[in-house]
Amino acid sequence: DLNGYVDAKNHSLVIGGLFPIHSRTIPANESILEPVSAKCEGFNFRGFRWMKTMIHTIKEINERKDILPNITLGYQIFDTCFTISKSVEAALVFLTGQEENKPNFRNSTGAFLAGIIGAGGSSLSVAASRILGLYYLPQVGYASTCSILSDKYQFPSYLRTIASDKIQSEAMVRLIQHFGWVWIGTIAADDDYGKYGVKLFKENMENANLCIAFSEIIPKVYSYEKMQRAVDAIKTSTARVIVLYASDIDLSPFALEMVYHNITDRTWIASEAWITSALIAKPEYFPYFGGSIGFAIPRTDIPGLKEFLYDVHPSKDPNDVLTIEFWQTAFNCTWPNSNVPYNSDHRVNMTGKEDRLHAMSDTFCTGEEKLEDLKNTYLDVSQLRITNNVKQAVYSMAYALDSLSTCEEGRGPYVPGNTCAYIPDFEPWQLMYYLKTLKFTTHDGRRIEIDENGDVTGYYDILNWQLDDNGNIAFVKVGEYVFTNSMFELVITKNTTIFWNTESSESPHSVCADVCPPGTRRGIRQGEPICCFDCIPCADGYVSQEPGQRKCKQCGEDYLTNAQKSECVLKEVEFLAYDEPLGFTLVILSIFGALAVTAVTVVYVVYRHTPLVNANDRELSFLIQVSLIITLLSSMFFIGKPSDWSCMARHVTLALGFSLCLSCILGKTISLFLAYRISQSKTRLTSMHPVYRKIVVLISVLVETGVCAAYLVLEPPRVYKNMEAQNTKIILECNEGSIEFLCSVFGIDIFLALLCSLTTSVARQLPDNYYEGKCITFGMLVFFMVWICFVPVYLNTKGTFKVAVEIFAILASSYDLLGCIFAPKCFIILLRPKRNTSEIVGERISTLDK
Ligand code: TCR
Repeated sequence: DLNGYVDAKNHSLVIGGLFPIHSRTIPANESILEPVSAKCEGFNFRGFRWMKTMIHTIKEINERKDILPNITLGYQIFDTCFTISKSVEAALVFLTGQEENKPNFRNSTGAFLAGIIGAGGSSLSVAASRILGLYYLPQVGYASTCSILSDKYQFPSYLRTIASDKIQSEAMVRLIQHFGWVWIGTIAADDDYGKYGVKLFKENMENANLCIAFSEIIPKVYSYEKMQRAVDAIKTSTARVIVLYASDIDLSPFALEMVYHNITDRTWIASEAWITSALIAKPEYFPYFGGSIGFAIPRTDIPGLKEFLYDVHPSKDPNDVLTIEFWQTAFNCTWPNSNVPYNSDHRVNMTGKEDRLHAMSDTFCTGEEKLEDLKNTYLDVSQLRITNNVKQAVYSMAYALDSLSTCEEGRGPYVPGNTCAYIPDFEPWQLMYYLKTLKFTTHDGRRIEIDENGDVTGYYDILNWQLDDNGNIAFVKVGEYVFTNSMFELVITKNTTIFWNTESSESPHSVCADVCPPGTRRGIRQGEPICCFDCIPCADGYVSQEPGQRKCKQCGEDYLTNAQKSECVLKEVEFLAYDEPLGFTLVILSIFGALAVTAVTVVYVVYRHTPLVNANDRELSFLIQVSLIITLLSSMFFIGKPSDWSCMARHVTLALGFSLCLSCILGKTISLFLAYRISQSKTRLTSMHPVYRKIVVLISVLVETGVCAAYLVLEPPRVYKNMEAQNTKIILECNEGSIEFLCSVFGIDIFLALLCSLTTSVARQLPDNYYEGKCITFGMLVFFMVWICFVPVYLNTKGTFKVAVEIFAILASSYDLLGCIFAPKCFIILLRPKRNTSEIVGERISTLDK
């Protein structure tokens, strides 16, 4: 009970064809126990066109003189009704050559079956190919895209003129990535096409780190529960983008369901099988499926096909039941005197009730109906896509036969002996040989090259459903998926507007959780896909700068985080700067001090011949003045941004300055001390020679210099970023390098200061007129007090004040020495010149300077 067309008489060679001219079989009546071939229903205009195209192509080939010149091809075509059982049945008929379902290998019609075109859907091709493959009967598919058909171990004689879904599934993921969606639902038809397509799609999604929100199946035979599951999944999920992998025939009940449940605001990613299907692309579905975006085989024009399609009329052949049914369905009338049922429909509708439409139309067809008035998929040649594949499938077969027929004996492909095969008497595998390596150019100039898996490369147009001015659905090409430079490239055309079926008319936002803002990181939700996550704020000291980070980065030591945790900010660097009031004051003070010392020096130079200046070693006085300038100015090294260089300079100059100063004072005090002893003992002691005083100075300065040099070479002080003192700031300080060295450097100074104090405290009773001994004693006392106070204060201050305290101490002690040693003398020299006479300076000069 197979419907179809045969034109095999008078032809030596026949090509078989399998086309879905109906959409489904009528469920068998339960009362019938004997197995019978099921009847079909749901006339499929598209399948009818495909079939007509095959016939048209065979005609074309027969007319051509360049392919198979001496051979005319016939055809034998069966309706698969888009079901596996019918396809298998047809495959068996092909093999037996009789309408008996027992394999008996080709013959009957008298003609020789070369191979078979088709089976539309993948499941049908798989089923048919499993049988045909046993005999290596060549089969060229035009619409079956399932990836398993590439497996030549399972399907040794299957080839196709359509690309495998492997490519389409990759393309879908690329499209999803292009639009930045991450959370995608999938709906698959309950067949090899849907299931394998979605499987590959999921694998690619996983590799791209994208997530599947749900995966549901559309049942082939209506089932309320199964359909409801799919609908619920779509309704409850937050995924706004859904991949729909199904043939249009399987999809139409689902489309009705979407209308029934009023599910809008979803963006469908269409598989090639329904993107341009007239069954789905109806204006009334636009609110639900508008904005769908998907892949389609590039369309072409087939010259002469339109005329051929129009050349159809039931009156031509009263036995042509398919044409009669076509006419009845297309014009909604009943052909008189035919028992072809009119438009029967046993489908179950969404409400779950069976909805049987047996009714014949009341009106009879007159035969005068005009095809030109008809808007019908069958006659629509504007979207020739699969149709072209049918044509190319027929051509592949013809080209292979042509190569086979032009074989030269002795140069043939078959071993041993390089023999040839001859039409019509060849074995199917001999034709397979030619099909497997087939390459040819199509009528529209494209290359078809069948690879070792029997596949061709895929090229896709990316189409978007928009509404045109007449309120019809237009498939607007918005991009392509093309194979260039040995890889696939997804190109979305610039400047094309894509229609999005969303409230905002913007590209939908399909995520499980929104991208985490800067300052937070993605936190895994246990047991959920990676696209679903919580945003967890970064911990202290950590930031995430870009949105969607997986981890927070730790800021460097010198950095703080801002309040939002989105940025590392440099910690404020603190040091005593010149332009700060405090720093500025200290600079002024030290410069003023240095100027004051210079003034004293000027006075000393001007009055260098007066007894007072000459008394008690003029040179030492000058040296003291120099050293005071050094110590006063050394405080400058403490101000400003510390560097390694200024850190080394500051303590060393200070220590050297003080050691020079103190050793000079020591030189003086030793002289006083000796003078005192002389005056006490009355014995003749020679006072110290001036050279010895200088030697004392030289030795102490040399010792100090040595220690300082060792300090600088071995463990010099360096800049140190103090982060502990304050969390938000870096205090730039100098570390000591080696505490031992620092102590010894200043230890020498302290030792000198102690010596000075000791010697003067003894000598202060020495009578003189300008109290030098007393002044120095007082000065040393203050000096000690300053530095003793310094220690606890210094230890208790923090930050920049530490340095300030140190500078204060330096300035105070320097001013102290300046004041105590030179102020009284200057006072006498300048204001009491009368006292600056040798009589008054008196005999001490004689005692000291002899
Ligand atoms: N591959 C599908 C069937 C199919 C189809 C179509 C059916 C494709 N394209 C267009 C009708 C119209 C692609 C399969 O099952 O492999």
